[in-house]
Amino acid sequence: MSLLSTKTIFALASGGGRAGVAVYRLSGPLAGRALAALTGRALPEARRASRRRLRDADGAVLDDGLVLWFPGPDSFTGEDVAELHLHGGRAVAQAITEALLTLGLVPAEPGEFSRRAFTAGKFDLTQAEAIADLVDAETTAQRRQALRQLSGTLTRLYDDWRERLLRCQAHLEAEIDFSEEDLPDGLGTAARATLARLAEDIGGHLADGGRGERLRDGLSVAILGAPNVGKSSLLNRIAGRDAAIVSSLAGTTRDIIEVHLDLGGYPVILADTAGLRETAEAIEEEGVRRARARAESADLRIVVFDAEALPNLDAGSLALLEEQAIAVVNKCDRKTAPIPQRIGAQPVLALSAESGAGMEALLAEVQRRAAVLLEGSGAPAITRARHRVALQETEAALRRALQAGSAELAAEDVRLAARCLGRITGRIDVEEMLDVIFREFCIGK
Ligand SMILES: Nc1nc2c(ncn2[C@@H]2O[C@H](COP(=O)(O)OP(=O)(O)OP(=O)(O)O)[C@@H](O)[C@H]2O)c(=O)[nH]1
Ligand SMILES: [Mg+2]
Repeated sequence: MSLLSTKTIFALASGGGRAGVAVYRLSGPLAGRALAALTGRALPEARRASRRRLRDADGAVLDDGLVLWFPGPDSFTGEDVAELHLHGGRAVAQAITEALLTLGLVPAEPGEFSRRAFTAGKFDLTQAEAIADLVDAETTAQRRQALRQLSGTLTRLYDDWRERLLRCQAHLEAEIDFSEEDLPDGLGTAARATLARLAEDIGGHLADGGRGERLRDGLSVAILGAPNVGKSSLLNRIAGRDAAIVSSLAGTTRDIIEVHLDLGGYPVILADTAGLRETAEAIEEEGVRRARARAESADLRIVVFDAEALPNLDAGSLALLEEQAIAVVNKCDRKTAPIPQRIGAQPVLALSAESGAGMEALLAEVQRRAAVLLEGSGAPAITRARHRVALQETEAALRRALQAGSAELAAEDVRLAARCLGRITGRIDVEEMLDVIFREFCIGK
C-alpha cells in the first residue's frame, strides 16, 4: 500500500479523563516519522520501552513519557505502530492531539485499529468481536468467555467445519466435471457421510440453549407474583438500595424496574414487575401486561407468594410456576400458617425481605441456576445472533444438499453452506477452494 492510500491513525487508547498514565496509539505509514519528529531523535529499539521527552513542531516540550516502537508487520495492526505513554490529563491530551494532527495523522474511527488488524489477517471476525466483548465485560464469566473466543476457540471450530465443507465441495465438483474412473472410489458416499456428520455437529452446536449470547447480555431474571407480596422489597434487598418504590398499597409498581447484578461472576438482570391481578385501572393494566410479557421472555422466574395469605395460594402466580421457576414465600416473619415444603412440584424457599432471613439461600439458588444456564458443558457456545443466523443457514443448506437429487444441486448447496460459515469468521475466499481441488486431484497433471 502506498503512503497516500493508507492514512495514519491515532487514538487515546486508554480512554478519556484524568489518569496517572494515558496511552496513545499510532498506526500507519507515518507512525515512525511522527515518533521521530515528536522525540527529535532516531526511532528507539523495537518493542522496548524508552523514555523520551516529546516536543511540538515549535520545539516546546509537550510531556515526558515512555515510547514504544512496533515496526510492521509484527504489530497489532500489521502496520507500523507507535505507542506513547504520557501523563493522563486534558491539557496533555489536547497538546499531543494538535501535534499529531500537524504531523498529518488523523483520529481513528471506533474499532479502526482492530479493523486494520483483521484486514492484515492478524485474527478473524470472531476474535475481533471477542476484543469488543472483553472491553465490555463486566463480570468474571463474561471476561472468561471473551478470552476463550479471543484465543480462537470459535475460529478453530468454524474453520475446521469450513475446511471439511470445502473438501466435500471439491469432491462433488470433481464428480460433476470428470469421468468416474479418474476419481478415488466411493467419493459420493464419503461426501454424503461427511455432510451428514457436519449437519449433526452444527445442529448440536445450535442447540446450546443460547447460553453464550445470554452470558454476553446478562441472565434475565423476573420477580413475579400477586400485588403486595413484597416483590419490590425483595428487589431492593438484593440490590442493597431503594431501587423500587415499596408501599403497603397493592398495585404500587407499574413499570419494570431493573437492577444489574454480578452473582458469583455471572451477569444477572433482575427485574421487579407489577403485581398480577385483574384491574380496571388503565395504567396498572399496562403494568400487568408488561409483567406478563417479562414473565414470558425471562430466562428465570422467581414467583413470590405471601406467607400471610397462606394456606391460600394466588392462582395467577401458580400458573407461572413452571419447572424452571423458583418458588418463594415472603413475609415469613409474619407467618400465620405453616410454610409448605413445596408449591406444586417446586421446593419452597422461605424468606423475609424485611429481615433479610433466607436471602442467602435465594441468591445461592439463583447463582446455581445461572451457572447451569450460562456455562453449560463448557463446549464453545454461540455468542452472537449474527453467528446463530449464519449457522442456521449453513445447517439448512447442508440438509438441502443431503436431499438433493443430483451432484450439481448438492454442490450448489454445499457451496452456499461454506459461504455462510465463512461469513462468521470473515473468510470468503475462492483461492482456498482451488487449493483444495489442486492438492487432492492434481488436475491437469
Ligand atoms: N412483615 C413484612 N412485610 C413485608 C415484607 N416484604 C414486604 N413487606 C411489606 O409489604 C408491603 C408491600 O411491599 P412491596 O414490596 O411494595 O410489595 P410488591 O409485591 O412490590 O407490591 P406491588 O408493587 O403492589 O405489586 C410493604 O408494606 C412492605 O413493607 C416482609 O418480608 N415482611
Ligand atoms: Mg412493587
